[in-house]
Amino acid sequence: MAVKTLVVLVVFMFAMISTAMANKNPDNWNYNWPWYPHNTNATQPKKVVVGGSENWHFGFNYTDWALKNGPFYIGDSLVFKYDPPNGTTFPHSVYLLPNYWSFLKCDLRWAKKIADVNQGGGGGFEFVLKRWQPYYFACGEKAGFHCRNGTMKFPVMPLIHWD
Ligand SMILES: [Cu+2]
Repeated sequence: MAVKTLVVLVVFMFAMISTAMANKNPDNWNYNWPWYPHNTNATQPKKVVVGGSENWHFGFNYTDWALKNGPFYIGDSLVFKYDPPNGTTFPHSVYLLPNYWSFLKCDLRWAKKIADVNQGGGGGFEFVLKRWQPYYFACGEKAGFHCRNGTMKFPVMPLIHWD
């Protein structure tokens, strides 16, 4: 009786393990286990153009835009579109500010440039929100003037998908 149960159990486990081994893609092998909660309508990462049809320019309220167009999730990407320097429009860029204080003040001293004035052309500059952390985006042109006076800044705190 007990032996029979044990045999059934071992056979069952062997079946499970071989199923898992047969599909051992290191990224998703556990999805093949029968008790793994399958989500058939898992949300795909979004690609969002910053500012929508306004793109990335002086004088648009991006903080307001981010609030209305969020929330964003880890894996989503933001696309910054702006013309390369051409003599008729202001050149722009994209910086990441290190904290909320530098964001408030548009203080670029410890900022990290992630896209220069030429990278917003064509399909735009794409930035993936990879981590669960606040991101503070700003235009770095004219020593912070675009950020301070042109409201070219916004915060994003990507959320985690629990599915
Ligand atoms: Cu700018």
